[in-house]
Amino acid sequence: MNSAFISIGSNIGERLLHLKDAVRALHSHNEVSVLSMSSVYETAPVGYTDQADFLNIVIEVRTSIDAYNLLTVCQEIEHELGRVRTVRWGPRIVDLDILLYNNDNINAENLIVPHPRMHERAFVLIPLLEIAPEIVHPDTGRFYSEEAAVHDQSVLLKQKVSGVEEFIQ
Ligand code: A4P
Ligand code: MG
Repeated sequence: MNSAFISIGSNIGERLLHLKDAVRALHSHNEVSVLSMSSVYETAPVGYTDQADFLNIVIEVRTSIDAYNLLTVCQEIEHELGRVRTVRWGPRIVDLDILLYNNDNINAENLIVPHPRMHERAFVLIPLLEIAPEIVHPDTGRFYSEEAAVHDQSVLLKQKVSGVEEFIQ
């Protein structure tokens, strides 16, 4: 069995519903189960800033499929939930990014793990460290730190979540 962390974000329409749909879709996949999830955070857009605020979460999954197939599953869910790609870093119904996969380092054309921008993003680090405070970078062995995130990125606790099952009901 493999362990992975996935970041999920939405900033169009019923944002909370989209997060729930994405978690439910992953959890109901035969070869994936969602072990834990962070609270829901409301976050200011990073990168392309002229867009609405996001809701972001991080989840931990256990899976029998490899990282490439997990990416395919994530992209299929984005597709099912109606995501249309327009602007890079732009608005999206739902975006699923693989942050970490076991302790692997992957540098393929379509998949880079650890996610290359995760260490500088408060909207990733704050929820990740909520559920995995001991997590370390697979190369350096160093702890991820919220301090590394840019401090002018607004990340506000929106909703506490008491469990995966309750969240997707
Ligand atoms: N790809 C490579 N590595 C990965 C990975 N580890 N996980 C490739 C997922 N995908 C990965 O992604 C583009 C390509 O990245 C994919 O084809 C995949 O093969 P995309 O989802 O099509 O496009 P994108 O999401 O616009 O680009 P990207 O580079 O994933 O953007 P980011 O860096 O994820 O940024 N601000 C807030 N507050 N909250 C957010 O959630 N998200 C973004 C997206 C920007 N600003 C944000 C948020
Ligand atoms: Mg993405």
